[in-house]
Amino acid sequence: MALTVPEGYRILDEGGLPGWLAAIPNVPERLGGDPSGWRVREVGDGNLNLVFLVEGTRGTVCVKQALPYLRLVGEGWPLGLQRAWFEHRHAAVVGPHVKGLIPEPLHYDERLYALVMERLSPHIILRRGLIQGVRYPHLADHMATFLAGSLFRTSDLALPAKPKRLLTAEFSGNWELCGLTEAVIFTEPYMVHPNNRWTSPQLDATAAKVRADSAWKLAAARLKLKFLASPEALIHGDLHTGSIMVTPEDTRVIDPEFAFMGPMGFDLGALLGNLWLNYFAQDGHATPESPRADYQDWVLETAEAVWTLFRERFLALWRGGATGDAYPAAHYTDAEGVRLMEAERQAYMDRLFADALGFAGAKITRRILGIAHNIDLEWIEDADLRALCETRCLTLARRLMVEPGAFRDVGAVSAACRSIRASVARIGL
Ligand code: ADP
Ligand code: SR1
Ligand code: MG
Repeated sequence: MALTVPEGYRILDEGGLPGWLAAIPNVPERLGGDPSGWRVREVGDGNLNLVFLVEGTRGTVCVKQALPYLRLVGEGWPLGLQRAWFEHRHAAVVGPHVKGLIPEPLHYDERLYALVMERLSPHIILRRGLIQGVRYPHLADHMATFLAGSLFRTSDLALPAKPKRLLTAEFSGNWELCGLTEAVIFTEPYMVHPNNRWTSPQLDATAAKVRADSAWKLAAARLKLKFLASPEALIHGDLHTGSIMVTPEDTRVIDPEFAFMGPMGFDLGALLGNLWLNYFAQDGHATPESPRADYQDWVLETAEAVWTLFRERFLALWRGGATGDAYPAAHYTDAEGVRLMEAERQAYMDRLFADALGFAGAKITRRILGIAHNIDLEWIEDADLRALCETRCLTLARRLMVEPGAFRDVGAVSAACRSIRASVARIGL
C-alpha cells in the first residue's frame, strides 16, 4: 500500500541531511566547518521516528523526523505526521516552566515534520542506565521539578480559563497518538488481540487470567475514561524511563510527541510504574559481580522521592501562585476558608496519588502483555526468570489498578514491592 504524505514532505536520510541543515538559521554556525564534512548518524531506537545526530567541527545537533508510519511495525501501520508539531509545541509551552530540563529546541520544519534540537551528550537513556545499575543522585529532584512545573503551570490552578481552553483545543489535534495510547495501553492487553505478545508459554495462562479478570478490566476501563475525559494539564503523554536522558548530574526529558491536555496522574504513573517495573527486572540482571539488592533499594527510594518531592513542589506552587480560574482566591480569605482550602489541596494531592498508582499499574501491564515491551524485561535472556520477574510486576500492577486506595502513601508501594518480591516465587498469577 502506497503511503500518502503531504506535498513537500520527504523522508530525510544521512546523505541529504547536511544540505537541509545548512540552510537553517544559526545551525551551520553551531555545527561549524563545511557541511560536506558534517558526520551524520541515524540513532533512533524508539518506536516511532527517525533520529539523527550530526557533528560538525564546532558542535553537534540532534534531528528528529516523524515517519508516515509506526517504525516499530513498518509501513503496514500508517501514522500521521502531526506528532512532530505537538512535540515542538509541548517544548514551547512547557519549556519556560521546566528550565534546563529539556533539550534546547533549535528549529521546527513544518513541511518535513522535523525538529532540530540540542544534542544531549554524554547523556544516555535512563532506562539503559537503570539496567546497568547506575545511580542518578539528582534524578528524583529533577523529575519532581519537571512534573510539578509542567503540570501545575498548564492546569486550571495556574491558567485562566481562556488560555487553558485554547491549549485544550490545540492539543486535541493530537487525537491520533492519544488513540494509540487508548488502544495499546487501556484496551488491547485485556483482550485477545493480534498486537499482543508475552513471554510464552510461561505466561500463556496468566494472559488468559487477566482477560477473564473483570475487576482488573473494569479498573483499566475506569483509567481509560480518565485518560479520555480529564483535560487537567498539558501532559507529556509518554513519560517512561526511555523518554529521559541522563548523566549523574543532569536530567532531560525528551520525546513529548504524545502530549495533550490530559490527566496529570498519567505522567506521574508512567515514571513511577517504569521505576517499579525496573525494580522487579533487576533480579534478571543481577550477577555475582553485579549484585543488585542495594540498587533495588535505590530504585524504590527514587520512586518515593519523585512522588514526595513532586507533592511538596506542586503544593508550594499552588500556595504561592494560584493564578488560575479554579478556586477563586477571594472565597478563601478568612481563617476557616484558609483552613478548608489547605484541606482541599491535600485531598487533591491524595486523589492525584491514587490516579498515579492506577496509571502506573496500567503502564506496567501493557509492557508485559501488550505490543511494546521494555528492554528492562526483554533483555533477561532466561525466559523462566523473565516470566518470574513479569509475574511479580503484574501482581503489583493489579493491586495498583484495582485497589489504589489501599496504598496510604508511596512508602506503602515500596513495602508491597518488597513483599511481592519475597513471596512470589512461582511463574504465573
Ligand atoms: P521515538 O519518538 O521514536 O521514540 P525518541 O525521541 O525517543 O524517539 O528518540 C530515540 C532515541 O534518539 C533516544 O532513545 C535517544 O537515544 C536519541 N535521542 C533523542 N533525542 C536526543 C537528543 N536530543 N540528543 C541525543 N540523543 C537523542
Ligand atoms: C505501538 S505502541 C508504541 C509505544 O511507543 C511509544 O513510546 C508509546 O509508549 C507507545 O505506546
Ligand atoms: Mg516517541
